[in-house]
Amino acid sequence: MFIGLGSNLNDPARQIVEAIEGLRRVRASKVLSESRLYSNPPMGPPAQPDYVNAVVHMETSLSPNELLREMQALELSLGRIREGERWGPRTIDLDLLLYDDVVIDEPDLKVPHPGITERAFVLIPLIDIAPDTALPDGRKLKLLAATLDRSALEPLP
Ligand code: A4P
Ligand code: MG
Repeated sequence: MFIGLGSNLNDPARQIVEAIEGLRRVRASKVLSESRLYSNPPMGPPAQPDYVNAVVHMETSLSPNELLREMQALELSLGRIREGERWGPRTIDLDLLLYDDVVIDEPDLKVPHPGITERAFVLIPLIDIAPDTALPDGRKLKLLAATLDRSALEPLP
């Protein structure tokens, strides 16, 4: 199973590192590998800071819905650290990208994550750590990534 991480507020690289630490503590789960961190311009409204993105490869005995709840709890806990008692801007986004060959199309959970095939900031880090990964329909991520412009993705040291 793969989780995508993104942040563009409050020292994004630090947000990503803290989120990966949090993922290491998710119950019944284990981090297998993590990608480099990539700085890249925002997809969507351009008037916002650059993002830092990364992908983590995990194994888990949680169901996709249980896992999503753990991820959302982690988002909240990281937000609280940054924003104190107040709701603030979202500093961390955790997306469940792929879960084995499972396909889910529920209002609050879509797997594979929609948009995965068009996003260089998802595909490039994912194939860094798991180059032979395919979508449930069999399409190889490597082939999808080959058509994307990766020039805006800048690996952080
Ligand atoms: N949800 C459904 N499927 C999933 C899934 N597979 N993983 C639901 C996680 N959540 C999933 O998410 C909104 C709802 O999606 C949740 O309630 C959950 O039940 P959210 O994290 O609250 O909102 P969001 O992330 O702002 O919205 P969304 O539509 O997920 O946006 P994206 O697609 O995550 O895009 N540019 C760069 N360069 N890098 C980025 O990481 N990210 C975004 C957000 C925009 N531009 C970006 C980046
Ligand atoms: Mg999201």
